[in-house]
Amino acid sequence: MLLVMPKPSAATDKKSDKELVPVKQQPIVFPPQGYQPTPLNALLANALDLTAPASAVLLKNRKNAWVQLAGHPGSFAPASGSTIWKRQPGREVSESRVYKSLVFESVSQVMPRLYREVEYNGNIFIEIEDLLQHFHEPNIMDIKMGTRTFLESEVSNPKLRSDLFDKLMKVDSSLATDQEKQQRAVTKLRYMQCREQCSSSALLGFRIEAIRLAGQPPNNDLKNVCTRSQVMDTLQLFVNGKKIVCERLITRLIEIRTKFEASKYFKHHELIGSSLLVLCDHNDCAGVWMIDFAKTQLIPDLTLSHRDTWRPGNHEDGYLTGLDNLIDVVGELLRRHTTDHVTSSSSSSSSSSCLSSRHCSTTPSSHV
Ligand code: I3P
Repeated sequence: MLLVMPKPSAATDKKSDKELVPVKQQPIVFPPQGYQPTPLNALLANALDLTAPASAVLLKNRKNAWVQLAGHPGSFAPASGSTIWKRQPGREVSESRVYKSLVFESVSQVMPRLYREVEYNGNIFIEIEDLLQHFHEPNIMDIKMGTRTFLESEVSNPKLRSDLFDKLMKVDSSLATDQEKQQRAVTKLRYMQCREQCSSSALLGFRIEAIRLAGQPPNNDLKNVCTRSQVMDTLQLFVNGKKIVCERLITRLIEIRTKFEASKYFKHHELIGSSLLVLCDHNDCAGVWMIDFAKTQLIPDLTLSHRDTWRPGNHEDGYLTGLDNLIDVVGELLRRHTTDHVTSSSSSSSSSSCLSSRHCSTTPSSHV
């Protein structure tokens, strides 16, 4: 789920930056002194199943976000001026294990940096790089990867959940069978597969989970963005019709694919519920990172293609199918932009305003 705070005014932004960006070595106060929960805080806390882009946007409104989020069992909290804390489910450290295992592989260059694990109030957090710091009021998109979005353990999980039935009815009430309507509950497997079918996960191996255009409220009502053309329309909005941004995204996506394919680790690990975080700003800086590895797990004795069709037991997740299709879709978008209103001079000047290649893709790709 994506949660984004309203964009602060320029004045507020400046003031809060000044007041709240802590000195690097300053101890992290969590929650801040004098914090009192309010009904609004409680509401926000309940919506704290955050993705990295959302939490990073919250950092832009550091003062409000800090006061509203801290003290509750949220998934994210601002840490230093350039890092965020992400709460780990239970006391698991599986996500940091992924980061640590990949540190000597080149694919780590397309992931946020891991700084440390932190224990606070009985919860385990990982402190990771805040990717938004490299952009100026960017458009933000979270793309969930894979044709399969649930763990194989769900296949044998008979538990009926009424909360997922309610969510299913919101996605598409015509999907529920008579029996499901009677019991007003579905298994997680059933819900997750319906979500895949109603979105582009089943067809393309990725789905746009949430998008936030600079200066606008977030949109996470994308559960029915399903067809290739619907996906393309959403991507078109995201890149704001800019050819140079499409070029940079493709370059970066191809880099991610190359590094992923070269990774020994991913040959034996399935990636479930993992996302790509996509950012671009008005300087035409654009970047993509692999995020969310809480459900990345070792599959011993199998070599995964990440492209083969899933059958229970083969653990294929369709991650690379999704990446292939995403590259293809952005490529088609690029070809549509034959009359790009962004001139080459503006693109070259924006290149110079971009950050290091780790953060912003600047070299257009010649092959898609
Ligand atoms: C949720 C989404 C989450 C999933 C969650 C689903 O559906 O698929 O990824 O958590 O399962 O309810 P939606 O996007 O429609 O809100 P996991 O990735 O942890 O499985 P949950 O309800 O069991 O937390």
